[in-house]
Amino acid sequence: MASNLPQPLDAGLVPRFAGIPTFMRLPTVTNLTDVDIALVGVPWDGGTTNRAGARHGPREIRNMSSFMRRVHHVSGIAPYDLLRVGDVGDAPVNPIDLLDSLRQIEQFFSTIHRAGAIPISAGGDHLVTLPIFRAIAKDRPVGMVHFDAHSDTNDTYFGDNPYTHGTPFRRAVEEGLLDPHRTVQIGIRGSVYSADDLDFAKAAGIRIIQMEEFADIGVAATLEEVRRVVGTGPTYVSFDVDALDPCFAPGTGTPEIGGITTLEAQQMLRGLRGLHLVGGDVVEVSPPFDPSGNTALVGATMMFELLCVIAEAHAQRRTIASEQPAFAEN
Ligand SMILES: [Mn+2]
Repeated sequence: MASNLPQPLDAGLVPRFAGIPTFMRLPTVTNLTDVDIALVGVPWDGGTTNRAGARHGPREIRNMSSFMRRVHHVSGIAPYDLLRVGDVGDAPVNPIDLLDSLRQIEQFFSTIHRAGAIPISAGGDHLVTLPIFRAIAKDRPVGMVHFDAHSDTNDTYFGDNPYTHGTPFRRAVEEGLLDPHRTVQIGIRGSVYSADDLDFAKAAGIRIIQMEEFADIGVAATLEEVRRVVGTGPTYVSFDVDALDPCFAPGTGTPEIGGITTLEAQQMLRGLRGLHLVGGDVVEVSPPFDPSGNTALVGATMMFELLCVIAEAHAQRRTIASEQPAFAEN
C-alpha cells in the first residue's frame, strides 16, 4: 500500500541538500485529484501592517523542510503511509493588489477543496487564512485552534481598510466562515492599541487563552480546554509563528517577547490528535528577519507536526466513511 503513495525523496539515495526543494521533499503535484493532502505555499504579505517579508516564507520553509524525515518520533505517525500527500505549488498572487490577491488565493483553494483535498499551507501573512476560509468553509463554518501572539480580530486599519493581517478572524466571523464559539486562541499577549482591542472577540464568544493564563495552567490543561471548545466539529488549525517567543522564532513581522516555547507548541499540536481536523496553516515566517534560517526551520517543523495529526484524522475519517457510508463526512 505505502509503495503506491507519493513518498519524499529517499535521503539515503539523494542527500538532503540536493535536489529541487519541495515541501518535505515530496513530489510536485499538478493534478489536484492526485492528493488527499495538498501542501501549498501562499507567498503574499500584502496584509502586513508593520515589517513585511512573509511573502518569502514558502520558499524558505520548503528549503528547511528538507530536515524533516518520514515518521513522527513521538506519535509514530507516518503520514506518507496513510494518505497521498504532495506539494501542489503556490497560490497565484498579485503583490501590488490586495483584493486581486484575495480573489486569486480563494480561487486556488476552491480548486483544491473541490478536488477533495485538505490544504496545509505555508504563508504569507495571516490575512491569507481569510481567502482559505472563503474557499473551504463556505458550506459550513469551521472551528479553529489558533496559536498567535495577537487575536487578529481588529476592525480596520489606516482609515477604513478592512483587510490586514490584524483583521482576518473578525472578517471570518462576520462572513459566517468561522464559528467563534468553537474558536480558541492561545498565546495572546503584548501591548494593545486600546483597552478594548479584544472586546469583539470576547463578545463573539471566542475563548482567548492569554499567554499569562497558558503559563499558569500549562500544556495539558490548555489541551483540555481546546477539546472542550472545538468539540467534534470540523476544525482548522492556524499557527502564527509569532505565538512563539522570538528567541525561538525571531524571523517574523510582529514579534512579542514572553511567548510559547517550540517544545510547548509541538506538544500542543500533538495533543490535537483525534479532533476533526480539516486543514491548517503556518504563517508569518519572514525570511528577511531570519538570517539563520531557524524560523523557517521552526515553520517547517510545525508544518510537519500539523501534517501528522491532520493526516491521521483524515485517514481515520476515510476508514469510518468506507465502513459506514451513512456517516461519511468531509
Ligand atoms: Mn496572526
